[in-house]
Amino acid sequence: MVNTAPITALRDALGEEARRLGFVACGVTPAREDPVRAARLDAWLAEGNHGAMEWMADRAHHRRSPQGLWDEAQSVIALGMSYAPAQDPRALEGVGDRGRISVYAQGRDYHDTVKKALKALARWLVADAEKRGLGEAGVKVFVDTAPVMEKPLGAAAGLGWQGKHTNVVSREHGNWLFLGAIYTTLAFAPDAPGEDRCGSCDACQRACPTAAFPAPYRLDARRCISYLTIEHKGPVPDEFRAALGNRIYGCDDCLAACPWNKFADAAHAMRAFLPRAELVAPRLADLLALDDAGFRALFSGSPIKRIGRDRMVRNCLYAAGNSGDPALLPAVAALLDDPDPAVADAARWAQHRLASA
Ligand code: B12
Ligand code: SF4
Ligand code: SF4
Repeated sequence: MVNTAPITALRDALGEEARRLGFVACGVTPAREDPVRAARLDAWLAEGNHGAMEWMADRAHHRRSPQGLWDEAQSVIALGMSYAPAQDPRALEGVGDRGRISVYAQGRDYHDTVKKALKALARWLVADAEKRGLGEAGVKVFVDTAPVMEKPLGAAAGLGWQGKHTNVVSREHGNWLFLGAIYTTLAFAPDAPGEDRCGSCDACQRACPTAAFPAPYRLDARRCISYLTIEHKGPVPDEFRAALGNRIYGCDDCLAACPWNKFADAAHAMRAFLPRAELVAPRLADLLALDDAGFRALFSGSPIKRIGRDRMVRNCLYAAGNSGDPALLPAVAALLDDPDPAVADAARWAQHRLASA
């Protein structure tokens, strides 16, 4: 008979070590393919919901299942780190001269913070497995950028459930969780999947300013403000410009609407994710004046640095156009001849809108 005591003890210790490193949720699920999950990914891609994120389709064979990416993987350790905000992010809605940056991007770049903790946990796991006579464990760590379906894997590992807004919601931490994963050759016993507790609620669906949900549990990224402000290159289609309001990087509206957030405690958030004062309610006039060097200096250490000065200024121009604040006209006019065509186009749009406001 196989002695399961060492791996069971390792699983218990894993949860404790994950907590020590700052994760608030840790669960395990098998690495083999789940046909329902794979079919849903294929259907989502076939409908074109990923827009211009070609990288989603290019490595679909890896994304479909953990073993599609790494055939030696036996288990997935799914992890969640809290970034629960102290204030409702919707408070800045309609504050004309200010831009709204989504909560996840107001502190330090989560890619760095989560990756560092994942690597520390993986190193600990390899050493502890060896000590317990479980041999040399293989491990690979992922956060966000790899072809890994972090949300369905997190739900399967019991961190919570995929809500109707498609993000993982936890009973203890609401939907303010960053996710990460460790694939390992260790064959842990699986945890029970999270039970869907959305019920008849549809608050997130109603909260979306661009009607980006064609159905509950399905997002059309092409309509999502997060996609339009972060991923979309060139001018944003006309039909969405007014709906952007003053959102200049990402969007929190469907997340903020979720009633399960009442259980989320900002005290459980990692300190690294505390908002930087200058990113909580930045003045549009200041951001419109940014050049490349100013942009890099302001957003160093933040995930926002990835979109570059041109896209950020483009977004701020749509917000300026939506502000109804004529005091922003000189800053807008200064960008009419910007060398970036999307910036110049957004400046013309904002000027026209402010002039007719
Ligand atoms: C691409 C991407 C985006 C895209 C597309 C979003 C999306 N919903 O897929 C865009 C740019 C729009 C985006 C936006 C955001 N993102 Co994003 N994004 C990703 C990324 C890189 C891949 C997600 C993916 O695989 N999508 C593909 C689709 C097919 O996957 P899916 O949504 O799980 O689809 C499932 C459902 O449709 C479901 N389904 C279909 N029918 C049915 C029916 C029923 C009954 C059920 C139950 C399910 C179901 O099955 C599908 C497959 O499982 C992940 C990181 C990663 N590697 O996983 C981060 C990630 C999902 N993003 C994250 C965050 C925080 C955000 C934002 C909140 C950021 C912001 N504030 O602006 C928004 C939220 C927007 C939203 N409502 O989803 C977090 C989510 C954390 C969490 N708690 O879930 C992740 C995990 C990053 C991380 N490491 O923490 N993101
Ligand atoms: S992030 Fe904003 S735009 Fe995207 S689905 Fe949620 S509410 Fe809609
Ligand atoms: S707002 Fe309601 S429907 Fe949406 S994820 Fe939360 S509980 Fe589910």
